[in-house]
Amino acid sequence: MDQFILSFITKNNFQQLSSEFLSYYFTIISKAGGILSQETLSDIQAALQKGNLEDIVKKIQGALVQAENAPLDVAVTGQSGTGKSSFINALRGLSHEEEGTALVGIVETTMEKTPYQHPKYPKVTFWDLPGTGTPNFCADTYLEKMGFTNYDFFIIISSTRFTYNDALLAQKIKSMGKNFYFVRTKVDNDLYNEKISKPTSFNEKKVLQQIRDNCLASLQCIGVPDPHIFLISNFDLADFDFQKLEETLLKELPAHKRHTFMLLVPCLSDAAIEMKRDFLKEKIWLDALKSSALAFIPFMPYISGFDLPEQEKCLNLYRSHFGLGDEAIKNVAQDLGTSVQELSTSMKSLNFWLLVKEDDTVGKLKACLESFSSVKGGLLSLVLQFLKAYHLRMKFLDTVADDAKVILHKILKR
Ligand SMILES: Nc1nc2c(ncn2[C@@H]2O[C@H](COP(=O)(O)OP(=O)(O)O)[C@@H](O)[C@H]2O)c(=O)[nH]1
Ligand SMILES: [Mg+2]
Repeated sequence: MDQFILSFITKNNFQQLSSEFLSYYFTIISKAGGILSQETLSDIQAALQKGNLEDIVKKIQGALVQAENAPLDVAVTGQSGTGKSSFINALRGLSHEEEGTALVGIVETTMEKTPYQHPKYPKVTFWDLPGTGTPNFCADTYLEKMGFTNYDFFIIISSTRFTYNDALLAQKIKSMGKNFYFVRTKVDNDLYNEKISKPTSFNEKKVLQQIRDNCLASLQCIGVPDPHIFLISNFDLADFDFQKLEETLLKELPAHKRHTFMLLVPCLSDAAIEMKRDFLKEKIWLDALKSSALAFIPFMPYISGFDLPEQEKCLNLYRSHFGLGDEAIKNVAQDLGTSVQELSTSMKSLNFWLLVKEDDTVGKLKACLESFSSVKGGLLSLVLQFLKAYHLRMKFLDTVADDAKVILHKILKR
């Protein structure tokens, strides 16, 4: 059981909890950052110091609601043919042939922006913006016309070298207080071509470094001193800089938007799976801290206790977040040339009842809590209820994340 929560329930020593809160929080969150802003953290710490339980509940609840409802609007710009549509589809988890994809290989004829909603997370929209390559391009009017204030950040794509207009646009985006990232696509092509043309001296690392240096040099000489450049292949997001791009975006987003972005991150590596696990753990922990505070407010109110259908919903939600929903598993089984039944023998998250049944934590928790005289009677049963829910959610999350790794490795092995 989590030490901080246990200490909250059994000791109620708010001075001490307040002094330990920040350092504890930073041990449980993802290395890409947490979902609480600096301001919320200070507020919770101050509320702990005063022992103001209502305030603790209010601040955590507010932050959780904000994180869950934060919209994310990503602007993607670049010349026609550079791989914008492919990039957007990849981030939406869609193959080029699926319904609702951004059409690939179509030459743009309009100067309009086109929105593409994420199929699983409707609060996320990718905006395909027209390229900057027209002769009368003007960074000021372009951004005005595209409604720059609506976007959380900009991705500027090129499949060769970045242009003067790309640099102009980047400067303008920066002056408007937004972040931009340069993405160089089709590096798989570059590698292939180099390998064919120089079969004996070919060195992948060197080729990638050359591409990076070229992009850097071209941007630096047109006035972007220290650009973030990410080399990717839209056909293979597990390789090259895609993961670095995700981590950078997560770190640089405002805290309350990180949760939304984390949901989109595809489970293409162990590191991505761990990152997701850490973010979702933080949420479970914050919920438990909120419930701990609620339990001690006299005549309080409502704590979401232990409710089996709710727990099952939660397990299914985690499966969906990690790409292990029923439909997704069917597709994986098909890709691997096996059956769902066969695949499920190597997974533990598909059997809700077994996960619930195998658990004797509540007995242990009860014995532990009974040894503290401060927790008894109605309070004890209340606390036990939410601790049971907390424990089970952590277990679901760990089981699903472990299964996601098992499946990922099966796919990689193939
Ligand atoms: N090899 C390779 N081809 C790509 C990549 N990204 C896109 N393409 C191809 O490049 C062409 C143009 O892609 P598209 O996404 O339509 O570019 P857009 O015009 O910028 O939207 C298509 O044939 C894609 O299949 C990539 O990373 N690597
Ligand atoms: Mg396109």
